[in-house]
Amino acid sequence: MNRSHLFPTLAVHAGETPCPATGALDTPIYQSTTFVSSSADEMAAVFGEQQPGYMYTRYGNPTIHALESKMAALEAGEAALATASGMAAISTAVLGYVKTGDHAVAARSLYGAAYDFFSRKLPRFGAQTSFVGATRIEDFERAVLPNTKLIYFETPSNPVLDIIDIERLAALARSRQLPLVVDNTFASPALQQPISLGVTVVVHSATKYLCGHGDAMGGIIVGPRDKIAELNREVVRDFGGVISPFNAWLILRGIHTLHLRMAAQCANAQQIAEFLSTHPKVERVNFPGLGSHPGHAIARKQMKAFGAMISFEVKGGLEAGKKVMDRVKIFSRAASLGDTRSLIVHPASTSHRAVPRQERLAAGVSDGLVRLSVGVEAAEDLTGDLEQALSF
Ligand code: LCS
Repeated sequence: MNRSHLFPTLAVHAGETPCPATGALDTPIYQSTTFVSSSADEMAAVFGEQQPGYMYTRYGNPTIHALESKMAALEAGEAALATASGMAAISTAVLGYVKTGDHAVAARSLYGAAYDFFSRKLPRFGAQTSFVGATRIEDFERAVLPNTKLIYFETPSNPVLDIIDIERLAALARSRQLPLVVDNTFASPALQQPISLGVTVVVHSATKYLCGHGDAMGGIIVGPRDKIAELNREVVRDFGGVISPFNAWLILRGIHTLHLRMAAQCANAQQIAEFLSTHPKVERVNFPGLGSHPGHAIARKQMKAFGAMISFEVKGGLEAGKKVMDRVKIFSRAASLGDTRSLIVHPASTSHRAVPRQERLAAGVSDGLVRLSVGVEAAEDLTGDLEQALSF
């Protein structure tokens, strides 16, 4: 598929070709752990990477490969690597750059388990992280040390929807010759293509918008061809975080409608955020599509739309927030995000449970914050549900 095609065409076609053996139009699920060679010499050549070919699914698989090719095209990167989950993508990418004695700079505002990986898992390998306020490029610059090997961030961030200027941070990383890794889960490539803005590597929880239907876990890393090959060889194969062919197929199928779901979800989220921002019981709404959001202008510059994640604080803090969660009827009280169904969570007790309270508060995740993942239902029904849930 020609990369010059527009995003919707790439979402449907990139990385996939009809099965040469049968003509099957849809990519088959190669539900096989192992692949046969025609001779001992060929087998040795494939294992030795002197000859292309499949040998063992932990090393590569045609269904997984189709997902990787599609994601490389959608993120405008050279190559991609699929993993068992978003956390496998994050840990693989970071371990590919950071070794014992090294240092990373990361935004403080991150998904809870990613924060935990940097703050508590990396030190087990003898590497340290400095966390910085998520939005000011100068703070990243000040935190760089002689042994810094990586800068890492999310935009929009989970769950406070901080927005970072990708181009400016990429310029800083370039000037210090540091790789820059971004988690693009909240935006998806339908809204934001960070590699085009100068980022080195993009990671995803494919469990979310890419899959879109809440039925498969997966992760993706997109970046320079050499680095992706090294991450495959040095980390995924030996640490073992490989995605299953069936999950790769579900995510591949989900991506066909990514742009359509995203458009519907972003439009719904805009309406809901506007509704919440004028509601007398709501203290504060975090949504980059609101003019009052501090990152609104940057989001407008670097995103095609403002996403479909919202977080808000109900007047009355934790108890009031819990009441809203207990009263909703269409929103599901469920972790994860990016599904066709609308979901509601309390980050402090779920996605950010692993983050100590003081560190969580410093990242803006207050005790009472409620997060919405807006789905594709009718916007009127979703605002109606929140209206009745807030009537207490
Ligand atoms: N990156 C972001 C931004 C996430 O929100 C998550 C999961 C991950 C990476 C990890 O992906 P996974 O390994 O789960 O595929 N976020 C979750 C959340 O907010 N609630 O439940 C999971």
